[in-house]
Amino acid sequence: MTLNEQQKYPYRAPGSDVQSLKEALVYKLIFGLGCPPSEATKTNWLNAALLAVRDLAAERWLQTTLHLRRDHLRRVYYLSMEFLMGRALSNALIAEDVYDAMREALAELGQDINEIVAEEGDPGLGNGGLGRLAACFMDSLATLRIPAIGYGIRYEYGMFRQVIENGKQVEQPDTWTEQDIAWQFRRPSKRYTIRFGGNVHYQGEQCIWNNSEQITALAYDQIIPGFDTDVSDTLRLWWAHAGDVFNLGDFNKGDYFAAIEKQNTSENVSRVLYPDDSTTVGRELRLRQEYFLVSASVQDIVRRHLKENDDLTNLTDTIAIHLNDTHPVLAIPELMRILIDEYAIKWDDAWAACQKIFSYTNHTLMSEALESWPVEMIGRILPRHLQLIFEINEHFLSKLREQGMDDDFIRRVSIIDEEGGRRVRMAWLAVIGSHKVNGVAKIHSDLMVKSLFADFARLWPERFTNVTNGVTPRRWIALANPGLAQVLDRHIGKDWRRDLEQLAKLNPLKEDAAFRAEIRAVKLDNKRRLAEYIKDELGIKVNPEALFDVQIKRIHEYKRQLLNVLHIVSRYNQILKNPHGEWVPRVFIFAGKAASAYYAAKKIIHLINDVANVINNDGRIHDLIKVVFIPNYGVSLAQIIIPAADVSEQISLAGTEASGTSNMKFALNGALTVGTLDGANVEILNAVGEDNIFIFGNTVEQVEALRQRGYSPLLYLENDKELHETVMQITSGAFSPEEPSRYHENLHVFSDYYQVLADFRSYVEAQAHIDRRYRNQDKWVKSAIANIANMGYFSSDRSIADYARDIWRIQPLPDVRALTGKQREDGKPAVEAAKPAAAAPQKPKSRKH
Ligand code: 26V
Repeated sequence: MTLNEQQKYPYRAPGSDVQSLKEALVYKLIFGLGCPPSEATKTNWLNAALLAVRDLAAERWLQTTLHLRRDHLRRVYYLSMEFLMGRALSNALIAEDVYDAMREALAELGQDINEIVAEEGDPGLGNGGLGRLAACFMDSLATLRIPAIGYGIRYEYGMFRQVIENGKQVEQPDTWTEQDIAWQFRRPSKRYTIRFGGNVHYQGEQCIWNNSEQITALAYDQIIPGFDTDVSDTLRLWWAHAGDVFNLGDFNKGDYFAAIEKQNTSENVSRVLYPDDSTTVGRELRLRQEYFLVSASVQDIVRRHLKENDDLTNLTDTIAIHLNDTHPVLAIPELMRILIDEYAIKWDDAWAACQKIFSYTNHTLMSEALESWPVEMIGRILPRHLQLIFEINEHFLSKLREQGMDDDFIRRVSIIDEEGGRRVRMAWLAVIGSHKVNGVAKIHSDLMVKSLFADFARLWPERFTNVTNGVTPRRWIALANPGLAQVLDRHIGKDWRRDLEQLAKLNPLKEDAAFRAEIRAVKLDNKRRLAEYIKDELGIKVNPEALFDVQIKRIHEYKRQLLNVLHIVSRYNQILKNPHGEWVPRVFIFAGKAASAYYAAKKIIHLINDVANVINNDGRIHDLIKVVFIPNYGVSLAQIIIPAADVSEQISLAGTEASGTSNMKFALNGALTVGTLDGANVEILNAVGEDNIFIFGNTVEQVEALRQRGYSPLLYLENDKELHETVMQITSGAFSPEEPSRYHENLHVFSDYYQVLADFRSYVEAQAHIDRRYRNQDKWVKSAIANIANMGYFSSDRSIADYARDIWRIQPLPDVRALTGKQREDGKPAVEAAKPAAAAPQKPKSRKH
């Protein structure tokens, strides 16, 4: 808190030593939760610990806000439909540097910190990579002292809980809010009205939107404590509340039930996360959710600006809004609406401001995942926004016509797709309304400008850029792999936590046998931890000395879990034929959820479990293969599995995985990748060197050439006996004797859109190479160390520094501790200073001022 504040409102700062934490825990139990310590449950202790550590973080959080308010500094706003934050307590304890003190405090009160930490549920407010990336980015923003607010939705039901029954995925509701985790602050005063439907008309120049439906967005705030810094950022999640609807219409007419029903329908907006990461959902509720997020956030951003500034003239100096994929792209017409309809700003000025404010990340090139909404639907739900989108399009297209562009080009770049029954192409709107558009790995960004956005890249080449994804070392090493963290601390010091390039210092240690033994011991320990989890959860015994081969991610045809299964089955066949061969014992580990309506993906889960069932129970192979499918994949499970992996499966068809981020987490934890030249694998190959990674399969160009020629999967079956045998076994029911036709049509061998069969042989060869390397443990561990040592680039701190400098033009906050003489341990600046914000554009005038 500032000195002024402290003098005006005296308070005692919370202490972070063991004794203070102990007192805080008991105090929180009694006075915060109304619970006698002798009767406290694990959840009570968890909440007491959360409240205690939240106090530590809150002071710095408020200080950051006051600082920003005083100095009118620029902020970045990260809009995302998904945030996969993982557990809060352990992360906050690490950020506040009180993990050990809290362990002791809890122990003195008779509690085991591991049990308390594990008690916390994992809020599953996302589908996969995109949501977890947003969470890593929030951690890095705060750690790099960049003033930021993440905006998302507080879904009542997050990603479903996956259970496996008779080998099949069954979805159960995720009721995470019931645990009532004491980490978020409810902000009843931060509420905005969100409007839907109705019609628009003009009064003179002024456009009036008479809407038919209203709903209130309420804020829940979560502190994002930066690691070892005095800055904290905020994650603000919106919750739909019908509140005001109650006072209207039906209720006044005395129709109580109709009013309640309406309340339920309105509140549906934040009820459930859409569990699909691949297909466009033409569902109205999803569109409403997107607008709900966007409207509440943009209103909040403008309100905050006006609280700290006299008018809107300097809006482009104080805000940068980032669109995490196209899901929040309605923020562009929403800001236009507010500037034009509420503040009477002229079109050209409003549009110039928008283009300076917005930037957009594309996370997928797969056409089926690109959002487009029927014109009719947007017109019905958001009539004013549809008008604005048409007008944006008209301004854009008329300029192109003036430049002499032909009709075909105009048709291709128009925001409105006239062919598919008139739809609004959200990615087009994002590109046209942003000053920067980035892909998430080099190969993806290159493909983006060559394919999806080729026309736009011709118009504005400077608009397109790449920022390769990254992951936070705080969660993915310090928290997930404490054993490795200790080894690193001993050999290269502690600074890798916020300067991951420090890992390069490990390179010479590859040659040190004692160091290799330490790394091996850590891995074995992590494998034992995972083996225990597997035993507890599935009752399957696996050997920690075996090679752990891991594929964990959403189940999707393009990620090709099927290729992995084909290899397992063919290996099984080879072992049966040659039981005395030099086989490396392997445990194949899978985890991941399939979208509930994605039939083929659910079939793949069933197949993995069927294959596991047959192989695990076949005594003839003497445990040379074990297959396990661990249910309910999420952030916390990833934290247990990744540190235990020897091999990381990154086997998507080249050109389909935009980046991948688990590939980074695995390599950082010393697993060797078997992968295609896809996404960030390409950059990982460059970083770790070709001797330390197993690359296989067709390249993007070869995949494309095969498609052009007319891909024929049958050819591969005819020419590869082993493959033929494997495929026939599966399709004829060898793994599903109780229902032999189960996989008849499922393998898609007649279309094989993702070219599994084309890459099979080269994959099997890569796997044989892995066996040979694993038998030479010294060489294997050297490769593992080479992976850890050369992954420094893949820190999300580097990604965020790139965004801050090249896209958002935002500076880190000055280090107050440094200013007050309280130097950081290493005396270094937090990040290289970003370039100052460019001069403000022509400034829009506010009607209010
Ligand atoms: C699309 C949809 C469509 C409507 C229903 C809900 C929904 C949810 C998500 C998506 C987009 C998925 C895009 C995505 O997650 N891409 C992943 O982004 C990661 C972070 O950049 C990247 O590492 C992965 O390669 C990429 O697949």
